[in-house]
Amino acid sequence: MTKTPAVLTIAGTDSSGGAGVSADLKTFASIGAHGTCAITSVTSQNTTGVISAFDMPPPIIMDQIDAVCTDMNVQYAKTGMLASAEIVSAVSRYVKKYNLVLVVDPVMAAEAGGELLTTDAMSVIRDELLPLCMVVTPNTNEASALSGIVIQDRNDAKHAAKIIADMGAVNVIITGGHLDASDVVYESKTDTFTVISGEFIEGGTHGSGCTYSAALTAYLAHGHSIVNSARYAKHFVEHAIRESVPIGSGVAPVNQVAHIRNNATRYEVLNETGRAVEILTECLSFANLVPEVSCNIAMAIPDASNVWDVAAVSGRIVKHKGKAVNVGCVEFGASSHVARIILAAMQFDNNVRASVNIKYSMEVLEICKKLNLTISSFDRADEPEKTSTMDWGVTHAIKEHGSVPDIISDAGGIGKEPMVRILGSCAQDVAKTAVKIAKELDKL
Ligand code: PXL
Repeated sequence: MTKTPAVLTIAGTDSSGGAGVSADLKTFASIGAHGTCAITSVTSQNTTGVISAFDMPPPIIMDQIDAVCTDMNVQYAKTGMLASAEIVSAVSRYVKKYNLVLVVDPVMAAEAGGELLTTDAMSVIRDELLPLCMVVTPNTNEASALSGIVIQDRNDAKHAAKIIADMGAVNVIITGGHLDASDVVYESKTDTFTVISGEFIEGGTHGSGCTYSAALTAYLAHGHSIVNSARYAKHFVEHAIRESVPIGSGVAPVNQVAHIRNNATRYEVLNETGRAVEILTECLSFANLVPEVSCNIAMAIPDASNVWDVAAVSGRIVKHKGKAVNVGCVEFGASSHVARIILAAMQFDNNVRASVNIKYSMEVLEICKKLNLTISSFDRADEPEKTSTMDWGVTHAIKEHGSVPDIISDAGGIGKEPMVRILGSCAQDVAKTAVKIAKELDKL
């Protein structure tokens, strides 16, 4: 098994970029497979529906499969939109020719509405393609059309799965987005059912079927079992729906690359915060700015929604033998305090993603003014009951100022140390500001 298997999608294009070949290629790429394609139809569509479809002549589809399979070692392939009986027959012959391990997504309609195959194509899928496939992944509507069973509950789905397996598919996965969000996996060789439970996810679903079957193909190509591939593919598509972007006026396209973007930004934020910690701890005078309750520096990923989206120092930065020392490591969820400051500020300005808390003094505030930093403050005495001080205080200070200031201070309260917080767009920027203040303080 190569690390990056080449996989093939035999499917139609979707001009809106949400479904079909573009969904498949994005999914393959984000699961670490090299995606190749044979285009079967060119659809003109957007998030509100299909306007027209132009079917490729079967010889052109066969040429594309030849081109890919004579050059690359492609073992796994999937089919999507196969609009006509002629196309299904041609594809079936070429699946045999190259002995492809096949996932069939028996696409009937676009998520936004619009038929994508003729009725006789469906019967050729049943008669010629299913006997060649390793897995078929109908949703409940497609499974009903293939099996003739009206699917209203899980037992109906199991019944339909057995009928579809009798048509020749070795494994059948009925995806349950239209039922109770769980998927039914039927492995005919061992006559076993596995139910993979899921939850209804808020979000756009344009391209979800293509994305599911492409993910399944990629996981199989990586050597995972049917059931594990089905689990991972379900998880993948749930995440892609959750992160769908409301582009267009109709059914929003799922976001196949959300998880790699998310991991990439997390990595960048960890690095950025790590470098900021070095800036602070390498500055000898910064020790004078470490508060009694110690210091933390934090940075959030874009669109952060909770403390697990914010990286900080797990054991904080403390003053030890006259030096600022980092006693933990930078990780997500390490600070609820500074994280809350950032999350509250991000409600007003998404670009303010970092903060550090430093020791409060009149001298520090004077220096901030001298450095032309914008300042706002809150008074703990004004805090209403049953609020989180950071949420309330930061929100209050921002509203007073009219925008997110560079500095938010409070003069403390009973048992509460006064504090100065520096806010900014990235951890290194706020660390550099803190170092500037520390150096100015040294001069006094
Ligand atoms: O998700 C089914 C599908 C398959 N193929 C193409 C599509 C769609 C849905 O929109 O456009 C080309």
